[in-house]
Amino acid sequence: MMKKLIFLVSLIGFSFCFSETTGTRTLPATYTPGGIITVRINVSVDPGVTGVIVKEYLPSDWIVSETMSVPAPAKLEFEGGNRIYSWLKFDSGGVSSFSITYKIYVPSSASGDYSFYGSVLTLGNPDGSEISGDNILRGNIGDINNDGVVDISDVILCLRMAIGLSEPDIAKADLNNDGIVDISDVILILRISIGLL
Ligand SMILES: [Ca+2]
Ligand SMILES: [Ca+2]
Repeated sequence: MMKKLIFLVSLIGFSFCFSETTGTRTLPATYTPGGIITVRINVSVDPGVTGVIVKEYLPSDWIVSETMSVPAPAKLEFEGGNRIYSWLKFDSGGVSSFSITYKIYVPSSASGDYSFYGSVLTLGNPDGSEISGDNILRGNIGDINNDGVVDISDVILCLRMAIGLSEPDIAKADLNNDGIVDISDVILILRISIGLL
């Protein structure tokens, strides 16, 4: 009886020690508008968990093009205008830790930074725990004409804005975030274009 009790107590202790199934996301450092990015989510599964759902909220208008190394095809849902991809992994003998890799088309109109949000749900944790790791995908800083590279064309565009020949594009050309496009921003883009930044 006592032995059984000790066993039970240690079992409870064990499950408290590893009481959460969690996910960690890896994003690339930057994206190129019109390009494709690869996102990876590593899911660490608690021993004994038989079902795991991974939910991922993508920036609006971003569409998954392909999923690899996943437990099952992604299911697409909509929630309050958000596009959500979810994956379910089930194993009555206990799910082992796994990872999901998916690719997304980046709209050619994309600019600035984008947030990612997702959660990992289990039977014991129906509210889910938020996926940690990377959650911000940064734009290609200084790429004013959206062609995927920062080069002299971007420097010239920024210079034209700084001297009043073109309408300033604060979102793309105000690199130092001071609310105006001036010569400091031109110098920053110049430094990026020649690999100094
Ligand atoms: Ca460019
Ligand atoms: Ca500025």
